[in-house]
Amino acid sequence: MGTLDKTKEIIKLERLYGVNDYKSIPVVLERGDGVFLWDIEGKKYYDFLSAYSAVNQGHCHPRLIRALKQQVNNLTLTSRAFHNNKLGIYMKYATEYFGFERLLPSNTGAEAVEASIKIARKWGYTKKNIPENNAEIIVCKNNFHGRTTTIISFSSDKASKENFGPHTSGFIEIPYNDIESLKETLETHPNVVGFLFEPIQGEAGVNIPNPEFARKAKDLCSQFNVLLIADEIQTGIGRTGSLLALCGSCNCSGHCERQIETYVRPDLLILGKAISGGTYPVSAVLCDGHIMEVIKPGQHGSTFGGNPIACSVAIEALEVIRDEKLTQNARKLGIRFRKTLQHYIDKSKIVLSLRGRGLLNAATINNTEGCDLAWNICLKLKENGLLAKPTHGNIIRFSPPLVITDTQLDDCIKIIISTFKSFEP
Ligand code: IF1
Repeated sequence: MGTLDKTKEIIKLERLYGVNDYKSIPVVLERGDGVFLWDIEGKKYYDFLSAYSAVNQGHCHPRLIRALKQQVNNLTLTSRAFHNNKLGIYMKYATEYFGFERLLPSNTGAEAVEASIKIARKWGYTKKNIPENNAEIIVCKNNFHGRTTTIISFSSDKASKENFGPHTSGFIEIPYNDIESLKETLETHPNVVGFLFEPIQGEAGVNIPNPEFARKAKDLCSQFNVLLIADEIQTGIGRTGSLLALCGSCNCSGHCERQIETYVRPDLLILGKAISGGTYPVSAVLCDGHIMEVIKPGQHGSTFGGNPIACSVAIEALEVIRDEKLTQNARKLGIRFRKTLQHYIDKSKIVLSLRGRGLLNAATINNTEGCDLAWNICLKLKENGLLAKPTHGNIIRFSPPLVITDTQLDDCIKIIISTFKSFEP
């Protein structure tokens, strides 16, 4: 069988035996290394999605693979019924790394978001005396926080939400980046326990709020005794050119020390994806002791949460971010990416805009949602050796691993511009 047929055959297997929940780019990948991916036909690609910002450290980073192999040969899982020799060390390491007192270990991002909702509600009932079953959490329009039935209950996306009811109550939607709306909602809803938001909305198309949005949101949350809950699952771990998107434009020298004057410290920080460098499902909720203490034995948990593999890989993944100065690289190359592309976009008829922070960028294509231009551009990018995928029909996200070099980025910019040009009228 020819390799092209093999590609079609493997894709067909997914269609015949799987669930049709993705419109994937028609490529079958079998190997990754750094910024590169290879398909089963041996074709090499630049990865410009990084598994939705999970592979910040690059595919199959040797240090992460070594950590994974070492641990998997010793002990994979004990459950929390017993202690393991890695969890406490990881909890200490990660809380110090991000500047919080406590860490709740979990596996997927959605699981961590769900845990933060439970913590905020429990905190509201036990510390703020909110009447039982009346806790409310403010969320933003066009949010993306995962796909569990509670999380999609407050999604604005019809496809994610429709026909999955009955939906979980206790969520109030406000427009993103709208401080006045947040203020009015807090003034009129005494049972609010938390404000859950993405410092930059990734799935919505890399929506960047006003510079003072997070700071003002934090001040309002303090004023109304409400928890500021930051979902940095996609924006965290160096992706936006600072350790956390909430760090703002820090100018770290070594490890990205948060610049106190620009850092908006949330009450709950939710991490996932790149906390393991995309090698293993790891997520976490970080907060201080006076909040985490509301959870007592038997009130939360999971089979795999805090397993020794997750802990070993996460420590190494965070070390790599620091040792290889990947946050700084993301900031430097993100500026270069946007500056260079903007020269082309200023003259383009098909690309309307480019926005981003660090190496989380998105181009808006001049086609109404639903039309195939952005999709066809991504198919052409694939032919030209670069993998990206559109979101919401007309937005193409560009988010390579943070290990990308200047030369590789310049090569990718050339591929992207030449591909865009091939669609210009
Ligand atoms: C899919 C989107 C991105 C996330 C934020 C929580 C989660 C995610 C900010 C949940 C996950 C993934 C999920 C994946 C595609 C991708 C995605 F397009 F869905 F929205 F990145 F933008 N908070 N995002 O971005 O984490 O449970 O997946 O580990 O569901 O299609 P998870």
